[in-house]
Amino acid sequence: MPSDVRFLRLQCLETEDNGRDEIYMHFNGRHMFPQGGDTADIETGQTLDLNIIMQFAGEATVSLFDEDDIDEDDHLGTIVISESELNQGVHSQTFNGDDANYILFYAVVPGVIG
Ligand SMILES: [Ca+2]
Ligand SMILES: [Ca+2]
Ligand SMILES: [Ca+2]
Repeated sequence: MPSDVRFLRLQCLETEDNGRDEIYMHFNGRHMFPQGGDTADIETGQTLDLNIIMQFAGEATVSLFDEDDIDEDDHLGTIVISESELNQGVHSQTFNGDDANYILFYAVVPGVIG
């Protein structure tokens, strides 16, 4: 039975770039955030509200990237979300590739569609 993952917020403790990062996230390899755009600006100490709900079964992956112009975009990490986290309140996982440090807050809830 599919579950929903409700993404609550993304907190930036340390950007990858000097100054702000231009971030985006993939859900199971497909663009998820920002909705309706390519990237979102974020600075150290900032938290972005996400308010995104995605359906999944079993496990899902979330990858965080920083877009760069001159060289390749930076992959800041990939986390795995599991249906075993269902109904356990708010979880958090960290992206810390390339000396960046981000925390993603989310909750796994019963799927709206049976
Ligand atoms: Ca970068
Ligand atoms: Ca960048
Ligand atoms: Ca880069």
